[in-house]
Amino acid sequence: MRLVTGLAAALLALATGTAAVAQTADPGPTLRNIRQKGALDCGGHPGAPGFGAMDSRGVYRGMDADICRAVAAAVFGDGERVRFTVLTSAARLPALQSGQIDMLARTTTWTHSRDTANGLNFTAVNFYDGQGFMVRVASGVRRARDLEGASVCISSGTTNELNLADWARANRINIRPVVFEQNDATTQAYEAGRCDAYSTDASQLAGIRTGLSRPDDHIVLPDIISKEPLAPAVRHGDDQWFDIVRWTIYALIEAEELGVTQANLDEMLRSERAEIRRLLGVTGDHGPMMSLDRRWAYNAIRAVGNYGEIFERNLGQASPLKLPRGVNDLWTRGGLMYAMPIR
Ligand SMILES: N[C@@H](CCC(=O)N[C@@H](CS)C(=O)NCC(=O)O)C(=O)O
Repeated sequence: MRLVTGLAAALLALATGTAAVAQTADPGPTLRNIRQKGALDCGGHPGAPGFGAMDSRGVYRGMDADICRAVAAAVFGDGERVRFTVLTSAARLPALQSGQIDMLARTTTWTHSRDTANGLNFTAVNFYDGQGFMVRVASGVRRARDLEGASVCISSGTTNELNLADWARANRINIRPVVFEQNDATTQAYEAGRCDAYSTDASQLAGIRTGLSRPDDHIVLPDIISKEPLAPAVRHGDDQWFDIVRWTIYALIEAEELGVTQANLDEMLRSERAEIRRLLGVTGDHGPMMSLDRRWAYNAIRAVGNYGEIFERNLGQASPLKLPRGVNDLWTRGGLMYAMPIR
C-alpha cells in the first residue's frame, strides 16, 4: 500500500513538476524509531583516542563520535541528541544487527564479509587507514621485516588477526600473535612487555601511543600491511536510514570542499554559489527528500564543523596525534575524500 501511495505521489510530482515526492518521503523504520526515542543510539570505541574515547572531563570525543553528533544534528537539529554505547570489537556487529544501536561508528573496516554475510551496509569512508606496528624504541626494530620471531599483541574480532597472519605467511616471517578480547587488555599487555609489538590500524596506534606512560619510548613503524577503510555502518533493510547517514558524511566533506565552516556558516547562507545554497538548504528540497529538515546539513556542520575541521580537532595538528591529512585529504588536493554531488 505504501508503495502504491509513493508511486502515486511520484507520478503526481512528475505531472505537476512540484516537490510532492520530497514532502511525502517515507522516513523508514529506523528514523521513525529514533524520533520516537528522542535520541540516536550510536555504537563507539571504548578507548581509541582521536576516534572515540572519553576525555578528562568525561566528554566522549573523536572523529567517529563527531560523525554520530552530525547525524543527530541532521535528524534533530541538535548534535547532543545522541547516546553512545561503547562496544568491544567482538560485540560491535551483533549490537548493530540486533537493533541495540542505530549506527556503528567505531573504527570499523569496510570489508566484503561484513558488508554481505554480516548484514551491514557501510555508508561512506570517514578515514582511510592501514594496519601497522608499534614497538619499543629500545628494541632496535625499525621496519616490519625486523619482526622475525616477535610476539605481537592484537585484539580479537578485528580484521587485524587475519591481516597479520596473511602478512607473516607472505613474507615468511615467524610471528607469535598474542590475542586479547579487550582493547585496554591488549594495550596493558604490550606496555607490560608481554609482546614485542602491538599491531592494529596505524592511526589507532598513534592514539594509543599518546596514552602510554612514556610515549617517547615507543614508535609506530612506517610499514602498512593492509587497507583499512574505516566507515560508519548501518544494518541491512532500511535504505532511507542508510541514505541519511551516508549523505550526512558526504555533506561534511562537501562543506570542506566548498569552504563552508562552523564559523562562516551563517555568512554562507547568503552565498551566490548554487552548490552552497543547495548544501545549506537555501534552495532545493534535499532535506525533505530524506524526510529531514531543509537545514539538515547546516545543522550537522553547525554541530561539528566540516570534515577538515573534524579531522584537525581530533586527529590532526590540533590534537595530540598530529596525523597528516595524507590520503584523507580532499580529492582536490590529491587525497581520496570525494563527496557525491548534492543536487
Ligand atoms: N579496523 C579494524 C580494527 C579496529 C579495532 O577495533 N581495533 C582493536 C585494536 S585497538 C580494538 O579496538 N580492540 C578493542 C576492543 O575490542 O575493545 C576492524 O574493523 O576490525
